[in-house]
Amino acid sequence: MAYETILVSDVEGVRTITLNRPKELNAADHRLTRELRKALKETARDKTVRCLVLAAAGRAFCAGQDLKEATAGEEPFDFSRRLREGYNPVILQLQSLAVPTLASINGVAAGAGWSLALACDLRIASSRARFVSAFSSIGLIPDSGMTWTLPRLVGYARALEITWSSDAISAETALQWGLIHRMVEPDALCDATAQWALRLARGPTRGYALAKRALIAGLDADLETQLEYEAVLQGIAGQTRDYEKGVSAFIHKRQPEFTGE
Ligand code: T3D
Repeated sequence: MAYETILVSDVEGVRTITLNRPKELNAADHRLTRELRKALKETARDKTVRCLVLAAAGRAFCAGQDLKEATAGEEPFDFSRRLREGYNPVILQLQSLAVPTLASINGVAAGAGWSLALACDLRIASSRARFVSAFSSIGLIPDSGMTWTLPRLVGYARALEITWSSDAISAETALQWGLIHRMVEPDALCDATAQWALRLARGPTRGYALAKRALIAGLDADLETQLEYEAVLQGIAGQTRDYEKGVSAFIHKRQPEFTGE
């Protein structure tokens, strides 16, 4: 399927979706969120995909909502509708994908562009990347899931400060604060992303998905409920082919070859 604002490619079970409006710093217009929805739907259905990378072309990751589009029409921009029909489905699709998702952040991530990166499971960034909440600079509140992800990653106090100040956060600081998992030199980003994604794609991806479900549930559950949920999910994990392969590889002292089944 041909897209105008994103690129989609597959290598050894790793699907890469690249935001591709570099002149606009990959700002998200209606077409981009529509195409992302479609590409993510196809990704969810494709059993050959074992890891998704969200990357971006040019010097930026994503500058958030395309503000030129938002201010171009005669009618007032319908923010709630844009979120409900554009961004929110994309964020939910990213969060619920059954394979690991990795944001590869090449440059600035602002507003809903940062929210997109935060909706991925893991984040690797170039040392040149920076993170700008941006919403408060134009009188908006964080959206596209940022009020959910940010306090979970950095705590309420820091999330509030980030949100109100809109100051750019460097990649170094983002690493220290746990907003990204890894930072590499700009020239190393492509290779480091590919290596990490490949490693994830070769992992027990069914088990990864179950583990993620358990961790997310654990954020809001009491211990007793969580223990029971772990028992339920472990019951499922213990019946996967990957468990069989993992145990057999351990006993025979060789590397397991997981298939995500
Ligand atoms: O319903 C809803 O709520 C809608 C959803 C809203 C969610 C949001 O994302 S709201 C937040 C929207 N984003 C922003 O406010 C960020 C605006 N951009 C910036 O603050 C800065 O551009 C950056 C910090 C991202 C990067 O700064 P810098 O100095 O590296 O680049 P620049 O010179 O500002 O921008 C370069 C070009 O990209 C420039 O175009 P030009 O002059 O070369 O033709 C600039 O206008 C364009 N650009 C940057 N961001 C956007 C954009 N064009 C459209 N929309 C943008 N968001």
